[in-house]
Amino acid sequence: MTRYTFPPDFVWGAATAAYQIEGAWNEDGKGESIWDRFSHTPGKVKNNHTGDVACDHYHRWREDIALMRQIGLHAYRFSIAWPRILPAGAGKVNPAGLDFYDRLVDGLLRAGIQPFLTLYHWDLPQALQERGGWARRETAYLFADYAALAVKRLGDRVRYWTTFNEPAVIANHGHLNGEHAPGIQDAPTAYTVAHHLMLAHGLAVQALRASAPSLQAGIVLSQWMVDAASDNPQDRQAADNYWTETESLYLEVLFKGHYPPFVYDLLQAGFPAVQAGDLATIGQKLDYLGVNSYSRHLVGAQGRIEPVPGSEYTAMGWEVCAPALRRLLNKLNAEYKLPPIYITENGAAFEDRVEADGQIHDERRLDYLRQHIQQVALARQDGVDVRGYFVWSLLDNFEWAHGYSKRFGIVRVDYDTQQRTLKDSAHWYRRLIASGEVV
Ligand code: IFM
Repeated sequence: MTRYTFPPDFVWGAATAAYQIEGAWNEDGKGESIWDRFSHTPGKVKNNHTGDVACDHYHRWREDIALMRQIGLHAYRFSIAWPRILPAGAGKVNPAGLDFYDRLVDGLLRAGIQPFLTLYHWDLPQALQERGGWARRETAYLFADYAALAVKRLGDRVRYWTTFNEPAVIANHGHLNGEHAPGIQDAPTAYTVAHHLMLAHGLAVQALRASAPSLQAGIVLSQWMVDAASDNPQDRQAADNYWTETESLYLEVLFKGHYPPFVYDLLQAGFPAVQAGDLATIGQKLDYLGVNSYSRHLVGAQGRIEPVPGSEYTAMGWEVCAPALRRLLNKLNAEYKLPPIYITENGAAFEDRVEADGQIHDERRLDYLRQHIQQVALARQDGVDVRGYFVWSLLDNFEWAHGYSKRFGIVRVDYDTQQRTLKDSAHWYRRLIASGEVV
């Protein structure tokens, strides 16, 4: 059995997002978000589930911090809900919303847990959507104002700031296939949105640094390795194209200062989204890159995603392929000049069973985590500067269009009683964090 050891300063964390756990969707002055509107629209989310209550974290945050302590987390990655602090997205501030995050941050720090704060994990104020949402350039500037407000209040205590979680998912699921809020299906809109998200990112990094020059600013990208289904040249070409078209867009503009040519052509051809100076604004120097990675794409000719006979799949239908994480990290490291990396999400949904004794023996999740963390250790040995790992997710929660049907948590949430129970994976993670070793 090989032992993989991590240094004591390696950051072990868990992640969540506001809409997925907070609930309290219209309490204490919070404004409506696009996800409130979307989930309240019949037929958009499985079983018409909503985030109205979710894990009730808005009221149970103390209990949740106690769980984090019990697991021994060094860090907690969470997002703040823009409409909770600016109900209409701009203008009037909701002091109760700011107070909530203030208390949460203080509670984390008291527990010795480093907050990693994300400004945008998909819950745009609905009022801004009505003015054009991310398809409107103005939204990028309003986002920077929101970032400035948040950092003014929390920047003295929160060191790690992330602008966006997974811009690709915002553009593609929200505006291309319409599976996520705001449910738009239009390719030109999706590319325009992609550019405005990047612009908003650059502007927000400037706003953050203007207020707190020593904070650590970054962005979180969804990155899955792309492998060719076979060695034949057509499959290899298809896999290369797939990587360029789906995985590399944000890396290119953030770290090489330009969009891949095909995107630039699209943006300019009738959608004059890119204005002079935008690329320089986007290319702000970053202190870290967050990588969310769960699986890989196996691509065959014509860009088809191929199933992998004999492979294990999670409840999301995602292949379990841990070595792909190491290969991905090496590829990113070789192709881009990157700041230090944090794995900001990795984890798996499986169908958990509560045993007669009330325990959840989630062997498959535990094994998934073990395998992936081992690959992170190997990538570090290869020379990739990975500084931390966040499991997705701390709690079972609202899995977007799947509602509550998919459970990613290392802590089970009983949605009827809101009771939390540490699964075996959480106990295992606690031991791993305590020892700094994975076997
Ligand atoms: O639940 C999501 C999260 O909000 C963003 N990254 C992927 C997770 C699992 O689908």
